[in-house]
Amino acid sequence: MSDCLFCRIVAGEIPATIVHETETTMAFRDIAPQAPTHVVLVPKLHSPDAVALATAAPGVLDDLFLAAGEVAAAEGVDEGGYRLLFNTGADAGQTVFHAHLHLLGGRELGALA
Ligand code: D5M
Repeated sequence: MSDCLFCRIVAGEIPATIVHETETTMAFRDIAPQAPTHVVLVPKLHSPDAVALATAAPGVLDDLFLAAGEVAAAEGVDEGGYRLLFNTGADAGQTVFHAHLHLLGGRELGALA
């Protein structure tokens, strides 16, 4: 989708600090990090949110979680622990409507609201 920010990052049209890439996924540093490690993992296939992705291409969700594990290890947060989350819908704070998995780590993370 030409008007989707994350599709444009995947296409290389908008710069991002890419930390991991597979055939189906891309991971880049969040532009407004909420923790010392804050990486956004996206499917290359456009889908508006995680549940839509589960319907369209369920295997890609597996790919995102496997990629997250590799990123966590590469970032050195796998031993201390890290948070993986999908904001789904505006009330949850989703602002970019291309499914994406946040990986946050490197500090003690508080309880979820
Ligand atoms: O998360 C959307 C996230 O996307 C939010 O944490 C900021 C991040 N973001 C927005 N634009 C960019 C660019 N250009 N590069 C990297 N990261 C970006 P949400 O769950 O939708 O609130």
